[in-house]
Amino acid sequence: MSTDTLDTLGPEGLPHMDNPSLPYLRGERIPHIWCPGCGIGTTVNCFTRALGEAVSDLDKVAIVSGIGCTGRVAGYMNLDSFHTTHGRAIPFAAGLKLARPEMKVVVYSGDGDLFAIGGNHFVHAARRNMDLMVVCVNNFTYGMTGGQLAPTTPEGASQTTMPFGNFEKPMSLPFLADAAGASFVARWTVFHVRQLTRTLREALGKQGFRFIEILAPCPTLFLRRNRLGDGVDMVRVYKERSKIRDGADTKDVDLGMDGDIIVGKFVDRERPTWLQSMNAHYQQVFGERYRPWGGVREQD
Ligand SMILES: Cc1ncc(C[n+]2csc(CCOP(=O)(O)OP(=O)(O)O)c2C)c(N)n1
Ligand code: SF4
Repeated sequence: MSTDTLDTLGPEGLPHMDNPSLPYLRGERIPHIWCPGCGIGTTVNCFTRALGEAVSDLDKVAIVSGIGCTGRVAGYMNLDSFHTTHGRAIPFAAGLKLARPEMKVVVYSGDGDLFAIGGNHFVHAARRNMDLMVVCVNNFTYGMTGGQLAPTTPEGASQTTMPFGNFEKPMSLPFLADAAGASFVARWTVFHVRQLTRTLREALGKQGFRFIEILAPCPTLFLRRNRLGDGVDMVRVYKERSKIRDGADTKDVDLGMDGDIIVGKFVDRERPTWLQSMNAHYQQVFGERYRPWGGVREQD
């Protein structure tokens, strides 16, 4: 399909300017790769709206993704964007942030990328309170590679590598982020588009390690294999099962195939970022001789 058949283009072949997401997307990269009913696009829609509300200079925002269906987000955003290797979005983003502290750096990736192969990086970036905003689209599976078991797959769910039902205990992502030291932790689903947009906007305006989990359907692999219907059916399930509990204890927000889905803003605390701690520490050690790092380089 060529881009001029898309509804994103108006009669003159120009984008419909009334679509508030368009200025934030790279029109030349459309059509995107996502399946019909996939939840990733809804998360991007919310993210573009949050960017529009929270950021005045898009040159000061960079987005970094790993590999996976969600990992394609960086390539579609009209920002400085980096599509890195599998599991390495966080260390790449940390390096970028430390080299250019004036930038807002957002990591956008899937649950497999961030918590399986990339799990150690997540834990240490949260522990250090690296100044990164990490958005995880959790569809409970490895979408891009065919529906293998992920660390988030609920008990009992069938996956290609666990065909008779998952007997492993899944990771609770907000609990892990909280325990590791993240300064901001929230969870929404793609049903909660307004709350999600608000949370993304709030997180864009904050400092420190901010983690937002978004539950989103993968109809092609997770839903079909588990006979859960299509994307719209899953959004209905999110609506019926979700309970908004701002400030909930993250040890109580586990997810299963049934039962409540606890959503909301769970953690919002002040901690010095890694860079602030480093500067404070070396100022104490070296006094006047230490020149704190944190601004734009002279050659810039
Ligand atoms: C080093 C390495 N190992 C494995 C892969 C294969 N691989 C690509 S994406 C992916 C999992 C993606 O799952 P997730 O992060 O949940 O993203 P989704 O596709 O579900 O959005 C895997 C295992 C890879 N690209 N590189
Ligand atoms: S395979 Fe799943 S996660 Fe990937 S684009 Fe399709 S529906 Fe979305």
